Amino acid sequence: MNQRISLSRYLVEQQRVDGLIPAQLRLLLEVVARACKSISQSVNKGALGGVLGTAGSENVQGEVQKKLDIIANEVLIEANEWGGHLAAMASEEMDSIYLVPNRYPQGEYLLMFDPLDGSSNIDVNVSIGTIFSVLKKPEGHPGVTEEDFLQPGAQQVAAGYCVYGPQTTLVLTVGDGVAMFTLDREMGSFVLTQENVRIPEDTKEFAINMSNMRHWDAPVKRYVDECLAGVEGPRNKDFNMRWIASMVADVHRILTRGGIFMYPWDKREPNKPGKLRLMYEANPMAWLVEQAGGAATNGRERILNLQPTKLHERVSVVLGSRNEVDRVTRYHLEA
Ligand code: P6P
Repeated sequence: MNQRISLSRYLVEQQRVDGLIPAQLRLLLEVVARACKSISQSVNKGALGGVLGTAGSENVQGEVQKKLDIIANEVLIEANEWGGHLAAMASEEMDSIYLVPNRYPQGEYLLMFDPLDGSSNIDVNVSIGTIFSVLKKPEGHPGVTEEDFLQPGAQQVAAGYCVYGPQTTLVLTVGDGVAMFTLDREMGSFVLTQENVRIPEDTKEFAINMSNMRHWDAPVKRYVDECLAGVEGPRNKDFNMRWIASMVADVHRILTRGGIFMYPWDKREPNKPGKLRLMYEANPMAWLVEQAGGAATNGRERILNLQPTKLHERVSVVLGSRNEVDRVTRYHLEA
């Protein structure tokens, strides 16, 4: 029987063999994985744990917070603040950055996360997930400010997500490809179930919220219309559509079997570049997708090149199978 490799062993070997993961980063990733296990336990309890429904508050995005949003956020903060690997954290659920309390040693990493993405799916038992991104704190000055977080996604040193679905699966990159770890609940550990993940360059499956069609910009409408025209249209092939309304689940499907995911700018709120957040949704997902051979743009530019200007900045997202993303990007540049 081929030996099962735990997340811990994978990280140690990546550290020892490739020198890709300094000890402090390995500790950070192990702690984040343990926090995801704890969140998975709460999610899996559902109504039995009294964790469904809303918390009666709003987050910085003006979105109603679910009880599990707050629980997941607290789990990640409490798991990561004492280890000495972090200088500060930032979360979709918190207005400003969270500095590691002075009673704990300060580390050299910055951790950003969407603690529970897709939370509109919590109460209807559809897959949700935690998305995280790791940057190095810029050197040369004491303390941490929000500006220290405002680095392009290309500066990430680790990124990943944990999808809480039929399986609980942690997906991770440190810049040497993408690996997937499935939670073995009997052992309580994440086990390597796939590495060197590759996204097919072509696909017949697109993911977008079709109810927004009348609000889309022309290039997006052109692309989707061509998909809908199928084998009789200019693409000469039929397409399938999926929209789970949980980015983690849609991206996991794309990493697993290909596809294109789009949450583009639309006319509903013209001053908003898009719905998804750059720092802790688009950047980590864009790096994972690129590390698996896919592409990720905002319709015009590579997402990982974008210079953030504020912590909770939003962005338009087109990611997945490289040839399809290139086509949508080309349509935007031609427009
Ligand atoms: P809509 C979840 O709220 C989220 O941020 C992403 O996970 C998901 O892809 C998107 O929003 C769904 O948005 O407008 O279809 O509900």
